[in-house]
Amino acid sequence: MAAYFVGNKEYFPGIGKIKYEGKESDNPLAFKYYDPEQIVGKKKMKDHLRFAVAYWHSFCADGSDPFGAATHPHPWIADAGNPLEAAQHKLDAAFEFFTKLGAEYYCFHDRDMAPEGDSPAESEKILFTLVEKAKKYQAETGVKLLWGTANIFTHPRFMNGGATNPEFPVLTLAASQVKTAIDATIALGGQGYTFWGGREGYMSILNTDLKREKDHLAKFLGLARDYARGQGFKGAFYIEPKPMEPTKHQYDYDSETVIGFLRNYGLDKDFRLNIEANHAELAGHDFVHELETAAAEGFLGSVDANRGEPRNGWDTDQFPSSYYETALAMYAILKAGGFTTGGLNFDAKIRRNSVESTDLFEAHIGGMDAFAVGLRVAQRLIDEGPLSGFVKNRYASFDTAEGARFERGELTLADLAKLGTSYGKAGFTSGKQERLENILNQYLLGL
Ligand code: XUL
Ligand code: CO
Repeated sequence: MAAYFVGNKEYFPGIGKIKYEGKESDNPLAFKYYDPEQIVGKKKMKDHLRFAVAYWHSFCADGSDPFGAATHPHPWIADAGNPLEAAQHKLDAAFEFFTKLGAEYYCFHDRDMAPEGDSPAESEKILFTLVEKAKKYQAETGVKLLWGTANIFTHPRFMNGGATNPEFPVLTLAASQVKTAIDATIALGGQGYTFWGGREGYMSILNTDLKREKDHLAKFLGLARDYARGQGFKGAFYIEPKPMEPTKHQYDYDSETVIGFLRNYGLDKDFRLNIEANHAELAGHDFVHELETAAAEGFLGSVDANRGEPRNGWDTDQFPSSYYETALAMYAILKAGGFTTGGLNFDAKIRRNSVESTDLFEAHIGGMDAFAVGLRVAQRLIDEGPLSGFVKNRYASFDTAEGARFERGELTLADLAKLGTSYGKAGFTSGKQERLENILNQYLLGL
């Protein structure tokens, strides 16, 4: 993938293609651990990790927060005469960034790429002007679309939700946006299409019929799936669980809730989960718990790679940096067979006071290195099996004799009760948590 910039302008001057220099390097603009071509297990690192850049955080978010104005000067907006030109420059900057960084994928919302027009038809026309250009850049650079999505949470009309809005006309406007975003995703060869239920939830039970809203959401998702399949979309549909923020109670609370919802409404064949680390934390779970829960039921699809701030309970969307978390995450992902259509999308933003153009690169470099370390640790854990061997042995009494008969469904409760009287003292076996934590630490340090 050649370093590439388009249009007349280079938006990240002075920064070349980011290279792997190894762990001794002190170059902040080099990978220390992510060596894309290096084989880990049976695949290249880049094919395990399938890194994607999030269009919204990297090229749209401007550092503003509820207390202060923008701090990130986006030159691709500053040098444009109107919103369409700004969107075109933003696309130029985005592809320059993807290729310099060496990320093979990106993800976007319709409104990240193109401004909204005065009508759905005009919005569609504007989006497709950009989509055509993105298609050309993808062909020239080899960068691919991991997934697309529709933003049905920012515009004021969606303040009461999109698919779960109490007003039918708003639902139809959400549908028009989703239909167009699906068309755009298909046009760009997207490998997935994501639904994050931004405002699909409620603030007060006093004004909400939650059963009806969930029925509408399920119906909406089914119709979106039918439309996309009818247009030839072969990729995966993802639901991205999140328990709260912006609404108080979001219907897609966590992995377990979403799996139950999908099964309840017969959507479990086509929909998988896009697990986000920060959302797991908001739900009171470890990131790895959400991954393992999805994987256990065959629902693990893709990952929004970021981290939260455990002590404040917001969706801070920081770049991943904990090797402990990335190792456990990659261990869960590898055990589940690795990604197929999914990947690691950096749904993460640099801090408000990270105002230099190198900061965006350094943030991604750190995140990619963190997952490269996690991958290498996870592969060794799989190859050498110190944890899996212990876990397997822990359940050994279900592998043979009456334990195996119980698993096969051959024993009644009365049978179990009778057996219970014959075993005498049982259950006083150490879980060895501390030993296993020590082993994990040894692996993290590569000793
Ligand atoms: C919001 C969030 C979204 C989704 C895509 O918390 O994670 O950016 O990933 O809509
Ligand atoms: Co996300």
